[in-house]
Amino acid sequence: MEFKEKNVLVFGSGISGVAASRLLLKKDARVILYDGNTSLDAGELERRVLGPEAASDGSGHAADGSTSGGMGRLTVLLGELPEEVRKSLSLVVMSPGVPTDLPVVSQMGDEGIPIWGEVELAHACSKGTVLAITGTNGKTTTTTLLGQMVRNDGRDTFVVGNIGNPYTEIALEMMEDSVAVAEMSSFQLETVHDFHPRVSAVLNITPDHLNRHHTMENYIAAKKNIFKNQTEKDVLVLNYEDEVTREFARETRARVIFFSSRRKLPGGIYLEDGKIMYHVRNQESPVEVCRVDELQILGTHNYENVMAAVGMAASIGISRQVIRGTLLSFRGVEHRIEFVAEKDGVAYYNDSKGTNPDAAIRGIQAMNRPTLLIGGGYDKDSSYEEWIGAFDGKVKKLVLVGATREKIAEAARRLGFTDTILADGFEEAFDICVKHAKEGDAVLLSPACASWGMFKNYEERGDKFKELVNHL
Ligand code: UMA
Repeated sequence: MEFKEKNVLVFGSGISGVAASRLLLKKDARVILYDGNTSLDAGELERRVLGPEAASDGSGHAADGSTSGGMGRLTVLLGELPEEVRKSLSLVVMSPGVPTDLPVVSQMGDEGIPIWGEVELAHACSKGTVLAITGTNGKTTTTTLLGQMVRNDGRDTFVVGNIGNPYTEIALEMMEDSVAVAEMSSFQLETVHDFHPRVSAVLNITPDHLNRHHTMENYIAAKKNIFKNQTEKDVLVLNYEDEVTREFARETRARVIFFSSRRKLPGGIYLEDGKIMYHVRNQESPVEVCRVDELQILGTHNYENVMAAVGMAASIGISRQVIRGTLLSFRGVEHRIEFVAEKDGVAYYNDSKGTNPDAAIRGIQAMNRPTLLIGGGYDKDSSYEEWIGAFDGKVKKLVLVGATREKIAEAARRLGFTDTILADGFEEAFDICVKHAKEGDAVLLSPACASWGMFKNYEERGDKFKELVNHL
C-alpha cells in the first residue's frame, strides 16, 4: 500500500501506536494518533512520536491539534472519534490491546476502511525473514532463546512483538538478510492479513484472554493466523502433545516439525531419557542436541520451549554447534519463575509473568518447598479451579489481591482450600507472606492474572516484588 498523503488512523497510543505513527510519518502519511482515554496528555504523546525537539510549541501541540515533524503530518486525538475524521480515512492501524469488536472499529470495517494490526503494518514495510512464535505460554522464553541463537549465528537480528518491542519500531531498519524473531500474541494475530513468517511455531493453546475473544474458537482462530499465509516452502513447528496444536498439521501447507516431551517422534524433536533428541527427516538416526541437566532452565514446559527454538533455528540452517552453545548459556527470562533472593531461610521467587492460570500452574509446579503464594489481579474471565487443584499440598497460604481476589477465594473454598487471606494491596500481600513465612519456605508471586488495574504491566509488578524482597 502507498501511504503518501493518505489519512491513517493509529488506534491506541501505547508503545505500539507511538512506533506505528513514527513509521507512517516516515512514509509521508497523514497520521491521526487516536486514543479513547481522555485523561492522556496530547502534547506528551506528540513529543513521544516526534521527539522533544520537534514538538510544535510549549504546550505540546499546535492550535489545530496537528503538527509536522518534517516528515508526514501528525494529529493527536483523544475521546470520541469525529465522524468527519472517520470518513476521511484510508487505513486504520490497531494497537493490540484495542478490541477489534468496538462499535467504532466495526463501523469503519463496514465502511470498507482496511483494518490492519500494528504487526501487519510492520510486515508490509520491512524486508528480510520473519520467525514467529505464538502459544498461550512459553512465548517469551522461546522468542528470547531463538533470538540469541540467531544472533549467535552472526545474523542481523531483531527481537520484536509482544515481548515488549513494537515491530514497527525497527521495520524500516530490516534489510534482505535481516531476521525478525517475533513473539506474537492472539491480539496481534487477530489483525494480520498478509503477515508471512518463513518459520512459525505454536507452543500450546489453553484458555486465556476469553474476555477479549469471547470463545475458545475465536482465540484458536486468531492463533491460526500465524500460519495462514505459509506455503510448502515454509516451516511450522508444533507441539505434538497439545491436542489443539497437533490438529493444525492438517490445516497448513507448511512443512510441519513436531516436538514432544512425552514420546519418541520419528522426523521430530523429542525428550528421551533426559536428552533432547532431533531426528532430522530423511536422516537415518536421531542426534542428541543436549542433556536437560546441562540447561540452566528447569521444567518440562521449558524443555518444550527449547525444542521449539531448536526446530526453528535448524530450519533456517543454524548449525548444531551454535544451537547447543546458545542453549547451554541461556539463563531464562526475567519474571518467569525467577529466583530473587533467600532471606532468613525463605526463598523468594518472582513469577509475575504467570498472568493466566495455566502459566501459574507451571510456577507452582516448579516449587520444591512449602509455599506462600501471592495471586490475583485483573479479571480476564478465567477459571481458577485447575490452578488451585495444582497446589498439590505445597501452598501453605494463598494471599489474594486485585479484582479477582474474591472470585479466587470462592473457587478455593469450593475445592476445600481455606488458607486464603485477602489483602488490600500488593505491599500488604507481600508483608503478610513475610510475616507467615518460616525458614525453609518459599514466597512465590505467581498471580494467575494480569497485572492491569494495579500495575502498568507484569514487569512493573515483578519489579515491585523484587524491590520489596531486596529491602527486607
Ligand atoms: N485503548 C483505547 N481504547 C480501548 C483500549 C485501549 O484507546 O478500547 C488505548 C489505551 O488507552 C492505551 C492504548 O490503547 O493508551 C494501549 O494500547 P495497547 O494495550 O495495545 O498497549 P501497547 O503499549 O501498545 O502494548 C502492546 C501490547 N499490549 C497488549 O497487548 C495489551 C504489549 O503486550 C506489547 O509488548 C506491545 O504492544 C508491543 O508489541 C503486553 C501484553 O500484556 C506485554 N500482552 C498480552 C499478554 O502477553 O498476555 C497479550
